[in-house]
Amino acid sequence: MAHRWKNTLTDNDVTPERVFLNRRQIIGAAAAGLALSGLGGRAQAETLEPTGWDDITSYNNYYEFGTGKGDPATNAHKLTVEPWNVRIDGLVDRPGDYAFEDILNKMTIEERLYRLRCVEAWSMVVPWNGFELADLLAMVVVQGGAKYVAFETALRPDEMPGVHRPVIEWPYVEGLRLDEAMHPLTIMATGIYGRDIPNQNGAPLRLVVPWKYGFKSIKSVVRITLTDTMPPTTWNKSNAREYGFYSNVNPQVDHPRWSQASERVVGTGLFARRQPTLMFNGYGEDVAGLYAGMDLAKHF
Ligand SMILES: Nc1nc2c(c(=O)[nH]1)N[C@H]1C(S)=C(S)[C@@H](COP(=O)(O)O)O[C@H]1N2
Ligand SMILES: [Mo]
Repeated sequence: MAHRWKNTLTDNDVTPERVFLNRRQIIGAAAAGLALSGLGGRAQAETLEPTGWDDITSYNNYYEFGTGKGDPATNAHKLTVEPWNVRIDGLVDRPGDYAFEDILNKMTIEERLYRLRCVEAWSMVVPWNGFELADLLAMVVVQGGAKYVAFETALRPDEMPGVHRPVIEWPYVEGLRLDEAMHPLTIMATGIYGRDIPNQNGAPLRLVVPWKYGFKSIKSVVRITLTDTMPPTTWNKSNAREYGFYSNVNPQVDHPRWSQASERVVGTGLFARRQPTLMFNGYGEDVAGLYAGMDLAKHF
């Protein structure tokens, strides 16, 4: 079996699950005497309540299944996620085509719960399950000359109705600097709320980089390449003036067409609540050091 997360829950179980997750976080933090510090703790402390399952899985961007927010939920069931292989190549000692189940089972990577904020013009708090990208990179042994990690999504015209239109250049690609990729907050997600990640959210595994805008979090990854040159990224290729390589959440740098100072909180109803957008999405204490000395208005 490729998948680990239990699929025995129904949608009705999600609310109790939310209560459980909150309790566990609060109790865990108190027991450790950490006052909600630790991995992602500072950002979580302000927004403990995770977004509901229905919102997380019905309001998506996954252009391979259409450009409407509801299109992925309607169309993504067509994606075959089993079997699934990930090619890992470039500057690594152990390149190869790795079966998803081998990555999960044989490589001694421990899957965990990561409650992380995700931001675009809107924001959600998603209880992801998965593992740190750094664990996967350790498994393939990154070579000294590697400086960047490139990612690629599956391209399946038979299963993806959206790729017949050239709205972006296919396949969808993304990239991180190696130190960003190695950061413990950078995860490969395989589940949400303890269930296998739904196709519309990027099954069977997708990147999550919680201090960057959502579009950096590439879905349904089939290839990871270690390289010494900055890799192309889909949104930068499609509009370099509006989307840079870094794409950190930065309320001080406006998108050319709109302010990025606040975000709409998904799941707060018709008259949705807005909240100020935090630098690095609230993870500044964890990640600001990665960008010390850089002009973030230039490297946006
Ligand atoms: N392959 C692929 N990955 C993708 C996208 C996409 O269209 N194709 N959209 C991105 C964008 S624009 C966002 S905002 C997030 C949305 O993730 P979510 O649907 O899980 O909230 O996925 C990102 N990853
Ligand atoms: Mo997006």
